[in-house]
Amino acid sequence: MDRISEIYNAVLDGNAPATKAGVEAALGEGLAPEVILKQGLIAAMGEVGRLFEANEYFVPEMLVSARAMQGGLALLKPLLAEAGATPAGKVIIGTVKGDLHDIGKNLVAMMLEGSGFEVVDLGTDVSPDKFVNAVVEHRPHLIGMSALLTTTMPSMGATVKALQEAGLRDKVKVMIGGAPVTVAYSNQIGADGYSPDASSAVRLAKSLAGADCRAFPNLEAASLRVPHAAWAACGWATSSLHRHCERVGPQRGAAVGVQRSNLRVGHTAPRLLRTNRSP
Ligand code: B12
Repeated sequence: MDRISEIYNAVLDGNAPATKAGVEAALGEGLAPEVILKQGLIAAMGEVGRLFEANEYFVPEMLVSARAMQGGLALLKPLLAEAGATPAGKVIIGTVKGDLHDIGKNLVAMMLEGSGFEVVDLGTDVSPDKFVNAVVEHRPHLIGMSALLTTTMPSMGATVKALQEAGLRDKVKVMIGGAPVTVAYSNQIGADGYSPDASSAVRLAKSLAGADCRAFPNLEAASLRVPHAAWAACGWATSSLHRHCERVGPQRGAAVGVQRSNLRVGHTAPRLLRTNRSP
């Protein structure tokens, strides 16, 4: 069996020592950290998600696999950072104010990490202000909020409101979950999505992180290199830019696409793009 399959199987089996040993051996043999991550750890966690949805794995199996994956990931993280590997997106996650339940939230965080997201875990009892401050500090693509008590669910709505009041709502997508939470509640409070378990949370996160730029898949990544402040100075929120791309469609969007290369140079990009704004 090759080294990558060994790592893949160790994660599937929830075997943390074997995962760690496999990753160490693979690094020793000169395999690239990104290959080990994508073909070994992430691929295995994808399969864990599939098995969970097929009712072949349950929460305990998913937890041990996620822990095994985290052990391997800890070895790769510093090397990935050195190599400048691009994460699938950045997520801030936390259990809302007044709520100390964190098993489900941790599982979601681990599955997100296992599928390539950079995760900032704020822990439990996270107030709306703390979420807002974390958005300012970390500039994530997504916020994930967890609530297990009906009495703490309103804090999710309060956080969405606090983001609006801080002028940050259009800069970050919001996904929510936890046993008492429903899609109707997500709609009611103006969140962007709800997911009932950790594996569908990964799918939701992927779609939310990329949804803004379906027409131009690279634009989101490119635009994120330009500070939000630069877009704002030119009258653009990055999300309005993306909405604009979708609205103008492929033809006019092609012009935007040409200018995409300018995005890297920073402040000039928003001005250039603004000239393309549809009436
Ligand atoms: C374990 C547990 C505890 C532990 C928590 C330990 C910990 N570190 O988390 C302890 C003992 C501390 C605890 C305390 C309390 N608990 Co409690 N607890 C539970 C229990 C049994 C299991 C919860 C759990 O971990 N489930 C397993 C995980 C994997 O599932 P999950 O959390 O639902 O997460 C999944 C999804 O919901 C989703 N998800 C979760 N978060 C997120 C986030 C995002 C962004 C997304 C997309 C998805 C997502 O994905 C997860 C993975 O698949 C539940 C009963 C139950 N069956 O839910 C009661 C339960 C939640 N507790 C309850 C209560 C009442 C309390 C207490 C108030 C009891 C008391 N009187 O002190 C306190 C409250 C403490 C506080 N302030 O938070 C009630 C809540 C009732 C209600 N309607 O509000 C429940 C339902 C029990 C009951 N039937 O009465 N509890």
